[in-house]
Amino acid sequence: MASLILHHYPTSPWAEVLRLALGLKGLDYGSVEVPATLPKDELAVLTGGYARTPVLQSGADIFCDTAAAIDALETLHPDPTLFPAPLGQGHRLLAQQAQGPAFSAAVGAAIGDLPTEGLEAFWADREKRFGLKPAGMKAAAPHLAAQFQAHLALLDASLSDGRAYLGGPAAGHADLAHYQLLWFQGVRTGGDLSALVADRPHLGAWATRVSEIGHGRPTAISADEAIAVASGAEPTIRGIVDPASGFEAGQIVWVSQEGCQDAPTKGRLAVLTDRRISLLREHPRVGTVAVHFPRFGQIVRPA
Ligand SMILES: N[C@@H](CCC(=O)N[C@@H](CS)C(=O)NCC(=O)O)C(=O)O
Repeated sequence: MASLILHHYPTSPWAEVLRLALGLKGLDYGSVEVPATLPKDELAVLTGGYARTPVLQSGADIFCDTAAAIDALETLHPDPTLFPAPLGQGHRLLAQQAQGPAFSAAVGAAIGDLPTEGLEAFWADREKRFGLKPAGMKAAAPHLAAQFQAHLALLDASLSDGRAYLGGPAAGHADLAHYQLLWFQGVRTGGDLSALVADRPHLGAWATRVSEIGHGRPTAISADEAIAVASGAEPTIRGIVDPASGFEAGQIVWVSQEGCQDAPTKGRLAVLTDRRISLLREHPRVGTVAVHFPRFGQIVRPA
């Protein structure tokens, strides 16, 4: 069985980033479908509580957040790179701009005015975890949709010199991160994005190119099988606890995310730098796993 495993669900926009990254690198991977709402008990066996989507697993290493997962993919499978020249490492900052307000605008445009009938459990989950109230979303939807149109116009302008991808002639992390915002709009149109790209020819051609990267070679596996893979592997730790951080290696800490009420992940601190957090934690079903996060966007507290 492939030791790379993606935990995701089909309509998750950030999962689309990793599906495309796995496609760009032409990889085989196990694909575990997780629920779109809590509880996610089997995922928590691996992550210790992190419940956002996607999560990437390589043996007993669990990568939370696309930023950590993209780094892991690049380390494990460097060719072809997700950071192609000439933009190179600049893909990181450009990809980061698809988070925050741009993502909120894309979510508002895609699902801000969805009816609550039939989606009560979904909206209750998003309200409890992220403070997204359906009435508030509905009121903000026209503004968010306008912001999203403005974002699409910026993307179209960025591509208007005829470049194939945002960073130049080859696709990279930034393309995947911004493409998912557009791709997510397909949840309400059955995948038809024609109205959004009609007057934006550069954007439309770019979106087609990115979609053609594909998703690599997934094999559906169960959460139990993914847990068995972790249980049969040893975690990998790369890095140190920065002495200037005020924390010590081996200290028990909690890691949680800004703007999210999900259960924090508790573990022994193994890495803490400006780029990375790694915790070691035990669970009877997996033994020891390492849970890796990007530093940006995480809150670390002594337990
Ligand atoms: N910064 C995170 C954002 C992940 C995120 O917001 N994911 C959404 C779905 S695409 C989510 O967690 N929704 C709640 C859930 O899946 O339970 C990343 O880059 O992975």
